[in-house]
Amino acid sequence: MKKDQEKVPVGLVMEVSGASYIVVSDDGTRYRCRTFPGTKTENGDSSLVAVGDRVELKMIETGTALSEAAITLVLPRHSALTRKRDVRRNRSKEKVQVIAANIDQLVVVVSAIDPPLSTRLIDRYLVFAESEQMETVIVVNKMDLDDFKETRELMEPYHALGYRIVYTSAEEQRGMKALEKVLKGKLSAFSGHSGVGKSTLINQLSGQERLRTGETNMKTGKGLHTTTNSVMLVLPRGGYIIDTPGIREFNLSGITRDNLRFYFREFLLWMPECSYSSCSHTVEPECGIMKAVESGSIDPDRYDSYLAIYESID
Ligand SMILES: Nc1nc2c(ncn2[C@@H]2O[C@H](COP(=O)(O)OP(=O)(O)O)[C@@H](O)[C@H]2O)c(=O)[nH]1
Ligand SMILES: [Mg+2]
Ligand SMILES: [Zn+2]
Repeated sequence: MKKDQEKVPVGLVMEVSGASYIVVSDDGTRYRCRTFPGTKTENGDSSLVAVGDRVELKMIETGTALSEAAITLVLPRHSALTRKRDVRRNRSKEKVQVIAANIDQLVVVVSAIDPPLSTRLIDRYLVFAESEQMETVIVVNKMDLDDFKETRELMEPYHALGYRIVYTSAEEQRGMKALEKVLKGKLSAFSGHSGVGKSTLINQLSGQERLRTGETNMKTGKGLHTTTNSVMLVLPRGGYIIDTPGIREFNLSGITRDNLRFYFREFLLWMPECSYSSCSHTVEPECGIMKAVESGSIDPDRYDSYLAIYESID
């Protein structure tokens, strides 16, 4: 007979800061946690604990202002957003560095203007998300600075492809209800170019000044907030969000010249028309994709993105 009939508390990792974790157990208790050499994981040799992980706990001290616990087991992840390997910071032995675990959807934030809307960047995100089989939402922010028509024209191909798109103005609090709706009940990772309004949107959504806004390092163009410390925010109307670094920090090693064509969803229909089964759709004669571009069935900008990404992969 099992001696210990007590239920093991399970919780969600809300914050990572160095080797210390904030975990909220399913009964709502907040714990400051650490791992120990006996901590087990069901996720191989990727980061032991990341924001979004579900973990089993063993109490160390309770009843104080912030209860303390040890993480005994990290449960299997259904998805992971992983970081490009940083050779300069290769202190740990982990093979894959996890930015966030158990992400349900990637929320790509762009702005209508300032910085200008870049469909090339959107395409890079969509390729990444398709390669990871991750759901996506495209948020077009700063709509208060735009007359809508031009932006809508730029976004039309994405509507046609069935991507979910939400138009917002964090400044004027427009489109926020629609955004809340797509975030509800899910764990969403926000990503996008710096300055598009991610922090402002997240602050609006969480109803708190949780993230500092507008702080961009002029030299590097990168935000000043540190990316090593990850925080998950709970939305009052349901759902969780994580602010992530831009796509430059993501691990894109799953995308190759060989499989890139599968991540442009409109290509799939035309690929059977190519005369070579391994057609790269770049130089080959009798290419179904190039014909579809010429006839207007595939958006030429999307095809240009394909070529640009193809060229950028070695
Ligand atoms: N006009 C306008 N400005 C915005 C909007 N959202 C954010 N901003 C401004 O854009 C700048 C960058 O915003 P921030 O949230 O820091 O962007 P982040 O780098 O993506 O986190 C700040 O000065 C914000 O006040 C918006 O919807 N409309
Ligand atoms: Mg920010
Ligand atoms: Zn082809």
